[in-house]
Amino acid sequence: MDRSLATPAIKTIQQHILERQRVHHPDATGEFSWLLGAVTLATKIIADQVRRAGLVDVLGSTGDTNVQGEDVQKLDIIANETIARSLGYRDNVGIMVSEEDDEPRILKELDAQARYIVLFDPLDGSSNIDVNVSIGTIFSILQRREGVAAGKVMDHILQPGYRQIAAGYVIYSSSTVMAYTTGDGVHMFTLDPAIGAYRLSREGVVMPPVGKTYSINEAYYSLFPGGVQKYLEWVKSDEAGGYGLRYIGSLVADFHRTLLKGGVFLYPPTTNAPQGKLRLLYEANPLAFIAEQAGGMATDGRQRILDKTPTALHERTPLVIGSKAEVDRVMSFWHA
Ligand code: AHM
Ligand code: MG
Repeated sequence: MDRSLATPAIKTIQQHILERQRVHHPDATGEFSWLLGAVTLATKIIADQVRRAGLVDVLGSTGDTNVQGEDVQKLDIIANETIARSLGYRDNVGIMVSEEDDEPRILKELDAQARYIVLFDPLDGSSNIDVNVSIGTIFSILQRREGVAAGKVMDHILQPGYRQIAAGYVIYSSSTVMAYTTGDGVHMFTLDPAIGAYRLSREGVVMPPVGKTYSINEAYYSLFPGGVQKYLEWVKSDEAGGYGLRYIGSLVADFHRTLLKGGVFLYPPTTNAPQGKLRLLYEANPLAFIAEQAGGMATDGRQRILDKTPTALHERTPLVIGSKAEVDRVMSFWHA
């Protein structure tokens, strides 16, 4: 009797990471999986808070504005502190950078063991929190650089995105899904609420090379560069042949759809915001790493996102990300 299994194995994210480490990095110490464990723990706690929003007092604004001048929501703070408390106690994390913190949190600058730098947007899409629309967490992991003098913390942090050793996001939606890459493909896990574990749902995700969906806040049309306006005229023309528009207003959610279904997401510069709105270090870089690992592409309109050398902690960047053919097409109009 054939006793081989017809269905895929049930695997948690921890098992998956350890398994891939054994194959691709047999000499790994396991400290990286220890670090990712802190991220998964924090996002499970955040998912629980998000699910109970409305029942417990976590909705609404704190009345403060963050370093970006944006309204701070209570859940933003809960998410930020949850990640900080979870990661901050892992002995291999030296520096943490958050969208919600003005300055980096330096935990162990001089401790050689604490070689990881974790950068994150604790709760992306916060204007959607109060209205039950999908929101997410984005994270990027760098390693401390060699030969940097003591006190030069920013030299460790301001590294181009191609130096990321891992990146990922979690989307809190109809289900909670985590996607991550360490540079050998993109893997997705769905949180099983019954057992409190992320279970493997898609291995080696490939972004469709084309996709007839464009995603942009078109209300800013008159503020966009002329080339982007021309693309937006083309995409609605008969010649384009039937594109659809989807814009959720949560980057993680718009990106997640683009990753799975193809298409393009754009947040171009505007005359009011010449660098766009999105942040390079903990929004654009991690998603660009994932997009490229899935066969997609990400640019700021001039250069590959992952090649940009950051000059400031909360630096913004224009972003065009998605299926290769669709990003190329936007560029052909932008620079015509
Ligand atoms: P946030 O980090 O304060 O939530 O802001 C980032 C969000 C992204 O999730 C989203 O893509 C963008 O802002 C939407 O901006 P806009 O309202 O200008 O379209
Ligand atoms: Mg954000």
